[in-house]
Amino acid sequence: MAGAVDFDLYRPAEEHELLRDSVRALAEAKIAPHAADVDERARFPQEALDALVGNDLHAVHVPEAFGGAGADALATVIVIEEVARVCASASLIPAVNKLGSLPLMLSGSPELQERYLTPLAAGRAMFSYCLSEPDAGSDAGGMKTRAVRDGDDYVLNGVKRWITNAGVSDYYTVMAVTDPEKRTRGGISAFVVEKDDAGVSFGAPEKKLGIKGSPTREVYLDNVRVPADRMIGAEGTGFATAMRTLDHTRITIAAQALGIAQGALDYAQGYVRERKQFGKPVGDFQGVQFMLADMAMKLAAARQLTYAAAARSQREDADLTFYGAAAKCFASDAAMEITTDAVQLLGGYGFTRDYPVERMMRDAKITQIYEGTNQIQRIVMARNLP
Ligand code: COS
Repeated sequence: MAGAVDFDLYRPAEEHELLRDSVRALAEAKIAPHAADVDERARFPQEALDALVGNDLHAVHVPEAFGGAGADALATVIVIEEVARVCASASLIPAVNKLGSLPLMLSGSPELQERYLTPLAAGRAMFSYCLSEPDAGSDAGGMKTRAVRDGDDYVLNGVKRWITNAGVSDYYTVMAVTDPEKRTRGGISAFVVEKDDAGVSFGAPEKKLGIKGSPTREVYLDNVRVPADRMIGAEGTGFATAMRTLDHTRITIAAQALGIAQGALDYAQGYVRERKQFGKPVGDFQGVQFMLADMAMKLAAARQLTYAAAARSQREDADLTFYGAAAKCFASDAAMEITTDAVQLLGGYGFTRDYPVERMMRDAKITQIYEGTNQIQRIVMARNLP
């Protein structure tokens, strides 16, 4: 009977645990010391980028054929988790590099992959993903950006909004309408746009509640002429590619949520051992112990679901759409609860910027919103029940 079950499925492989140990050590030494300053000054986490590139952790998902680390989906989750545990803004470097370039990996021609994945893997360029617009958020198919064929080129016009790492990234995967009649069913196409293409410009950085170190800006496309060979896949396949990408990358947002929550739980756990009230550490009170137990329980459940989803991403299972949405939704809701409880456990101190848990609580909020709100995740799950 026991032989029929692969119990190793429920235990991370040794190589994954070793990866976690090494990323954690790097994150604590090189990224954590700057996290508060990055948040306070809303500045790009350059030290984190340098450390990640220096250790080949900035875009671990890129296959070895293009000079990448060739990490599997679970290894990518672990890298993002460990960086997010100390600095959520920095974790958007590996996460968004995957989001921006996955359309190319899923649907791009070998030439296009070679051309753009190689500099990404080498750490010479970053990638962003341009789907949302001012009036097309949850209704991604309602986008207005147009791409019109003109000889050997396409000419792009429109505004993309909420673009993570805009202005820092060199490459942008841009979804645009090529056939207004067909829209989501064959009327949207994906293109690689370069930062230096004539007609590309960026809006002012958004002033945000959290992930302040990760620049979020509008991308303006004003008669941007791109050669037709920069189209990702065939004309009209862009919406399906964009949705398939999100099936995989919502798991990286779950990873980010896990990391933020773990950082908050670890901090709160240490705090309640030190903080004394009524003559003893507050961690000796059962009310506090119950809170920590609930936090750890939610985190463990979210981690199991996320790793199960990562395995499905790796295998390209048929039920990936459900699992990607479920992991993102569950882990982000758990992270919001866990970080809020961490602030509570620190009391008045938790409410100040002298301690990191309020930053973690602010950073957790976005994981319930981006790569599809958790309301959209429920729509996706309901349409794809396993
Ligand atoms: N994989 C591949 N193709 C998919 C897909 C998926 N997971 N989901 C949808 N498609 C394709 C299908 O081909 C579908 O056409 P058919 O029904 O003919 O097969 C087409 O896309 C249209 O799909 P659908 O009818 O489901 O589109 P809707 O306009 O109803 O939108 C939602 C679907 C709401 C799920 C989509 O707009 C969405 O995910 N919105 C949130 C966007 C988001 O996450 N934004 C964050 C931006 S990144 S920070």
